Amino acid sequence: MPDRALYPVPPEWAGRAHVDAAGYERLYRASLEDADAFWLEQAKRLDWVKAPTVAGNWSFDEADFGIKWFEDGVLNVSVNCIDRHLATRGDETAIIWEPDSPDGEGRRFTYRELHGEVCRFANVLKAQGVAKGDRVTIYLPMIPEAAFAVLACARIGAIHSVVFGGFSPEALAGRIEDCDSKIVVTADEGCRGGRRVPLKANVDEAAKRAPSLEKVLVVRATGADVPMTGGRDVWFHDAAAGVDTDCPPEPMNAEDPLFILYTSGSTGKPKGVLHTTGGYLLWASLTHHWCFDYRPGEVWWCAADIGWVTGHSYIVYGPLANGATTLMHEGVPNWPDASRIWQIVDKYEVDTLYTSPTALRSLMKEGEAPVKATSRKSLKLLGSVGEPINPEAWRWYHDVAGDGRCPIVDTWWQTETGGVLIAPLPGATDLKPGSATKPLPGVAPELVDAEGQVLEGAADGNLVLTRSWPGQMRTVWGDHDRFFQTYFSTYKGKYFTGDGCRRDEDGYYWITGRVDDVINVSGHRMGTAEVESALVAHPKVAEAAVVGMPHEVKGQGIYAYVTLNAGVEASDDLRDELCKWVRREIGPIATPDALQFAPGLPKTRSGKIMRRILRKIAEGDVGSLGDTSTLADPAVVDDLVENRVTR
Ligand code: 6R9
Repeated sequence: MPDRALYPVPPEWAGRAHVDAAGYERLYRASLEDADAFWLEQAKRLDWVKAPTVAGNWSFDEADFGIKWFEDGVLNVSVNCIDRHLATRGDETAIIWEPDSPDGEGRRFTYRELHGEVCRFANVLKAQGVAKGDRVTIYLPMIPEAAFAVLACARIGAIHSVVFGGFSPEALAGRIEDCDSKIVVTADEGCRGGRRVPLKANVDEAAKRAPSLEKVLVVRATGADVPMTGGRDVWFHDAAAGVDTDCPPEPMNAEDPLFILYTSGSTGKPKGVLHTTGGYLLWASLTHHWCFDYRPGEVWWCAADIGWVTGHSYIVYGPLANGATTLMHEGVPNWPDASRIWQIVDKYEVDTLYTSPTALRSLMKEGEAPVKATSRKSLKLLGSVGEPINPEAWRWYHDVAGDGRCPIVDTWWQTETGGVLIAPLPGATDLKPGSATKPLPGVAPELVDAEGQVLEGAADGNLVLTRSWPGQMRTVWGDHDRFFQTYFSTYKGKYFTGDGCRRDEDGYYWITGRVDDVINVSGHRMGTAEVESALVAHPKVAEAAVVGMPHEVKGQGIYAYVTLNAGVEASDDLRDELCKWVRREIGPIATPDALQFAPGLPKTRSGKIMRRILRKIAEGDVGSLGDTSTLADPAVVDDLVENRVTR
């Protein structure tokens, strides 16, 4: 039953926000009616070395496929995020860093200090041989150096590829090799929820499988004793000792690459999503301004990891382009206890918090007391991202965390989209719990059925976008054809998001989740194919099929069906061993939540695994398996149902 409750825009928001309801309608209409003029006007919020004279130049059709924005513009991203603020707010805080442990000492950097740190980092990269266009892999914990490193790359025109610190050496090696990166920036160790993450040791492991790697730049974070390989490994502090703290910014074309970020898809290995300079930065900055109504002097906290796109766009690029004070937290929201996130809010008087439904559900479990033990009176706005937010979590966020005072901005977007596409604007949009509400200016969503028929009015279908927007990804690194095939071939002339969606009678969008073989575990994307190939790489496994299952905290969990090689005995020990194996191959987020040994998998006569049936069994919905008569061996289904597991 859909939640029909409506939370109208609070009067104080309607009056003071950057955009009110009439303003939204005006912007939205203008963005579609005269897109070129609209975007050239919006582009003025950035500082250009040479202002663009053209806006979008794109086609989603195969014959003339391509996406460009502001293609004759020249700018530098780090100048937009730092230098241009120096005259007006050089002594204001750019980055606040809160360490994992509440007993640890935080750090703070003004815009002027940030300028010095980024220039120094840029000069160190240059001294290590990094030049414009080179790929720099960044495998760092959530420390200020992670922000310095990406901005330093932007300053000299190098392309960064940040790899989440939770990924395994194997996954890291694949990402280094795919973009032919010669340097990795890492740290001795990271800290997360009281545990140490052996980053440098992981890089050493990865290096064995990544022949392109020549240099490892190591930031001292915990001070752990780590072995250094002569000729390859360099301590950052040693390399930084002699360098200048000024570094001239490289003038970049708007369409020069800014970064690659690997993300899971429904097939094959992770794709290197490529974002470029001008359009991406404009989108990150503009969406941060519109959706979160940022005001100078406010403290902004995006509690994501810089290893995900949310961290790129809303810890670093969007907020800094807008001259914000951005808070970076090294740890997790619920360690040492469930009050931690709210204590940090109080400590820094955070105005806006942006987090995930998974984090909220894990906090909800602990009850209201850890929340109510804190003040939270600085909060004015709360944001959500990464997965559908269930109305129950939405209400808890609104009523308990926000004391009923703060609008909830549920933002739907993807690594591919660069920034938010569907979300309420706090001064303009009435809210419905669980709905990402309406498209931002320039965003043209459509719902289609499986055959591509456009669905009008209230409907349920697959979400596509019919127009490009400046923050859209430009290609899959090294595989432009895969870019076209993945996103533009299912529905001709349209970008297919991979998400299912319902539009209600008020034109509100309700994202229902992925309709492809991507599982959203705690807001992190996992391709079923990736987990399957990790499983079959184990010597005892013959075949594997992986599907999503409902999980009360993570949103979705991973359910794996495994067929063993002949003669291998199934056992609880082997189940544990296989779960650990996947964890080691990909990383902890890929660990199966349930693993069932199956004598066979349900296949069609042409050998295609019937995932629909496997999903139903994993969900426990065994009463409605549908037609199984087309299966090569219908009997396997009975065994699967009988031996369904819960872990
Ligand atoms: C930003 C980010 C993208 C996928 C996306 C969708 C899901 C993200 C959502 C949401 C419902 C929201 N998703 N935000 N679903 N409501 N507010 O998460 O990027 O890691 O690439 O994941 O996440 O399924 O397609 P990414």
